[in-house]
Amino acid sequence: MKIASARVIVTCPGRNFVTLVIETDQGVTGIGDATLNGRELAVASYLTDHVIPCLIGRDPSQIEDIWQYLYRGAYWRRGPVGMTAIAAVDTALWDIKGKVCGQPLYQLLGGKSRERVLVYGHANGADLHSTVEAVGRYIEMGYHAIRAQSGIPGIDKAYGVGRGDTYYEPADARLPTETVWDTAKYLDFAPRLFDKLREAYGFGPQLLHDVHHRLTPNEAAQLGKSLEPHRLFWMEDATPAENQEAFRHIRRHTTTPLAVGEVFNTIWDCKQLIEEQLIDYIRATVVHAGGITHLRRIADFAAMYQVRTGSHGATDLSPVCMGAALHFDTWVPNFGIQEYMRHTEETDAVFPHDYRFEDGHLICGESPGHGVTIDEALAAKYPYNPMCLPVARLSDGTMWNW
Ligand code: KDG
Ligand code: MG
Repeated sequence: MKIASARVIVTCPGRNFVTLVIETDQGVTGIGDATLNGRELAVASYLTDHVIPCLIGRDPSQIEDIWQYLYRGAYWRRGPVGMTAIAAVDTALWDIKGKVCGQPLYQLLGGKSRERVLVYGHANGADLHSTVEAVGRYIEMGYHAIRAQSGIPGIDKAYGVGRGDTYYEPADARLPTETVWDTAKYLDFAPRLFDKLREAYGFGPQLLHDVHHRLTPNEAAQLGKSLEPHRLFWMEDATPAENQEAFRHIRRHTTTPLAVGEVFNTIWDCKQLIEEQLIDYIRATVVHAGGITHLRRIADFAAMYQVRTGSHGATDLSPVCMGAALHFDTWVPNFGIQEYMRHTEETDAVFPHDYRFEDGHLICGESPGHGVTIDEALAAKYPYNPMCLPVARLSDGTMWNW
């Protein structure tokens, strides 16, 4: 069997998605997510101009060799654009292998380690009261694990606060929206939010929180300490992690579990964090960390240090990524949790899939491959709509981390 053709589809059923479709000379089709929020066309071009010409004529069953060829062969290693493109190829090839073998992807990885995958949803509100209510709605929907983000008094446009009740979309304007960050106000407010949440709902639901790279290591240590009584499932991205050593200080001062890695692309981005056991959960995901082939390598390495997986799953990762991630999660022995923000009905219609939500868990389907397809005619009705992620500044104008 040979790869006969490949093409990139960019569509915007409410938000932008980039999808790679690979076809074999025997009529088997596989698809992979290639969405990099706010930088979609860079990956589309990387695939169309540089990767697809190298794929034509190759044997699609040689997933590992093609991965190595694209990674080593580019000379320019790592980075979000290249690794997202490689992930798209890898996911599409696993999809093809599943279809050729007539097996769901999790079977090719080694079979089920669990029947269903624990997911966490996103509850958010404009203020403390509405966030407490939003968490209650997620509990009513059956979620056992809920991420809580709230508007903060004195901060305009806090991270994670949506326009609707069940989702938020940060990429909201043609040019980046400017937001102003105030660490002191946040550090004062965050423990009060979790006081109220534990008071309202007890310790039954697992609660998570995303700091979204806003703190210094010492501030992160302070926050982790102040949240210890609330027993969070995790505190995410407390400080930027380019400097992995920075987490030593946080770790020394708090037992609040730490999660990092949604912006990571390779095992090298998290090697020290994992081998020094500076984190509890690694958030690297199929679409941004080189596909199933590379994510498996990261997860196996993490397992040696009792670090568990907690893959990124915001709405900017398409249902194709979610489908592949759920097969991965169903297999991976050191599974922790999977993020799950529901996609809109328009998105679900463009990407028909066989995974389903039940009692706070997602269950992957049994169809061969990863179980997600694309309705190309429908996708063509939603043209690309360029949107940027916001930026953050301190009140004196200094650029900060969004
Ligand atoms: O594109 C950026 C989003 O995926 C990110 O802001 C979401 O931090 C995020 C999360 O934890 O889902
Ligand atoms: Mg995050």
